[in-house]
Amino acid sequence: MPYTDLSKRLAQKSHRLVLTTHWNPDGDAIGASLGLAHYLRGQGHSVEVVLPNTPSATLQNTPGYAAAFVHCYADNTAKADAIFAASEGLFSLDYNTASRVGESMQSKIELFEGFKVLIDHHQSPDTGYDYIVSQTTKSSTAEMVYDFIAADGGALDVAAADCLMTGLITDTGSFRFPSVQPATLAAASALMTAGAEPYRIHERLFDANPVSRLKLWGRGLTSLEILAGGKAALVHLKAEDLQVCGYVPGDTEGLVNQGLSLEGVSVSVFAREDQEGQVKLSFRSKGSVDVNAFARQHWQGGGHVHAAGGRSDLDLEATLTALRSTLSTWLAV
Ligand SMILES: [Mn+2]
Repeated sequence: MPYTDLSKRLAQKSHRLVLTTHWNPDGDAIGASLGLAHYLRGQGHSVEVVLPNTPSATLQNTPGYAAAFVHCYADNTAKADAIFAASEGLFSLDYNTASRVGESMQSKIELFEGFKVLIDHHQSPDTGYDYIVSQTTKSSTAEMVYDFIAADGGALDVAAADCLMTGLITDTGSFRFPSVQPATLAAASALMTAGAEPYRIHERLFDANPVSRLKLWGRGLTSLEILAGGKAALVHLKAEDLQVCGYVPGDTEGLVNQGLSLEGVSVSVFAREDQEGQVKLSFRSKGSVDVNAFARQHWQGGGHVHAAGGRSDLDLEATLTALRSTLSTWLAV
């Protein structure tokens, strides 16, 4: 039982705890963090959540986001620093290495003096934790937090159940990715029994788009290129596209998945140029195609077998040229 020692430690007394997650927190990062916060608060602990930066407007509607115990490091660094200094235990949720929280917050994780807990489903977790649960076959960190709560045995309230269901839905593509196991659906069933309403959560997440999102998807899809004899799809957006369409954070989330809907395509890539000219890359794949390895080898990134990220030091045009060539070479055979 991976969580037994942690449960024993937490049960000793009421602790002051700080929960953290990765830069640009996605639905799983927010769902797992807030879900665990609701639970641990219910267990009598004093819990603060410190996010490196603000999530999408949609995720700001997750239950508890507006509460006084949720902080954004970028917005109120002094307050967050005081929380780190005062906390007895730190949780790293949905990230494998301290650099994933961003440069400004990274040392707070590395130099934290109390006990440290990592719960995550990405490969190659950092060492230096007192409690590590790293399960790369899990659908989501939210599922792992559910496992912890189920093993810990305390009450799962509606807010916690809603948050964890949010993480499950977002990290599994609404329960359609290969990472979905019987245990994932058993967790979803238990969360629903505890009061989470999947259809409401789905509406909150996916039927609340700003106009800028649809416009950017239109531009992105118009850029579609089919490469490697039909096995790869590549879409891109320029900084100018983001500006003209009125980009807000979260607008391009999920765009990369569209390429995988094409018959015969097993790798989809999305390249996005930001206002400073930096190029960020997202990779998705199906079957035996490992985009984690591809991102690590060529694009200063990594992630999972079927979902990874990276970046390029080249400008957008040169990045696209390099992508066309590396994708074709990689997928030849
Ligand atoms: Mn995740």
